[in-house]
Amino acid sequence: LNLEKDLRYALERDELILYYQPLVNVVKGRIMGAEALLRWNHPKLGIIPPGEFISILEDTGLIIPIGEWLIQEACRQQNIWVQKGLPALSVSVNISPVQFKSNILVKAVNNALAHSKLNPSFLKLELTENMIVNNIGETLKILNELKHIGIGVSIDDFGTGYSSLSYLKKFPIETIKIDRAFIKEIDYDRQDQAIVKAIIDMGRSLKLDIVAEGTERDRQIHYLREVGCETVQGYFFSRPVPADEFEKQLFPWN
Ligand code: G
Ligand code: G
Ligand code: MN
Ligand code: NA
Repeated sequence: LNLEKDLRYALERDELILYYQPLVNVVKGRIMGAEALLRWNHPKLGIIPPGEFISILEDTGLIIPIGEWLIQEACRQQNIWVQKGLPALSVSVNISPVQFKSNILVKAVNNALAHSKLNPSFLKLELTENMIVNNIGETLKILNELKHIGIGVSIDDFGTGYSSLSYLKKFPIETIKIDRAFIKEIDYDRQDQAIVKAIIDMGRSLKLDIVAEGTERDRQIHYLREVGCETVQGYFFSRPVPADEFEKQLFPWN
């Protein structure tokens, strides 16, 4: 078994698929968007989660073509949902540090938007703190280009990187997604509550959208609402699921 060799053909053999997980605004009672999460449907092994192969994609450079495909595929799917008359959702795509550094990100985004004719404001890219705090000049250039195109940037796993907060002021960022490590025990752990409350207060003052990741229990959502976080993502509402299941589960009347 050679995953690396198999991965070289995965794209052309249509073995890569995107699962989607909803971002839910619990105050409005509305699904705001979907995060696209990569899966590999291996012919012998079945569905393989990205944790087992993203690093191979990065080490081999396959993340470049596959990363382009990811953005295109997410835009294509969003467009299908729009055509079907579902409520307009934004779609978020995770970007690898290798992809971010490669100088093709802006071109890939432009291509995908041109192909799908998607309104740019419905596409979001998820970046992590660590990948944007190196090489500030270059990062600022890329983020300004993305902003100019009209797409949103989210900081994924917020609070876990090795970085100062000064980048929140320097960079055009739309959303922070509070890492699920802080949310896991948020319904009873005083320290996590203090941290998350501070993140929310800061985010609101800076006019950032805030999403809490990894919400699995009603009580977590209750607390988050109380401290002003309206949008959540997690198993409580849905695991990441294939596009058709996402539709059926979330828009059962269609
Ligand atoms: O979906 P799951 O929980 O198994 O994802 C595990 C990790 O893989 C997460 O950190 C997630 O951000 C990452 N990941 C999932 N899909 C993609 C993708 O399309 N591109 C990149 N770069 N990372 C992804
Ligand atoms: O690193 P990133 O935040 O992109 O990781 C996203 C991954 O987190 C998804 O692939 C999903 O499998 C996982 N995830 C999403 N919701 C939950 C949750 O409620 N609990 C846990 N433990 N993991 C979750
Ligand atoms: Mn993510
Ligand atoms: Na995340």
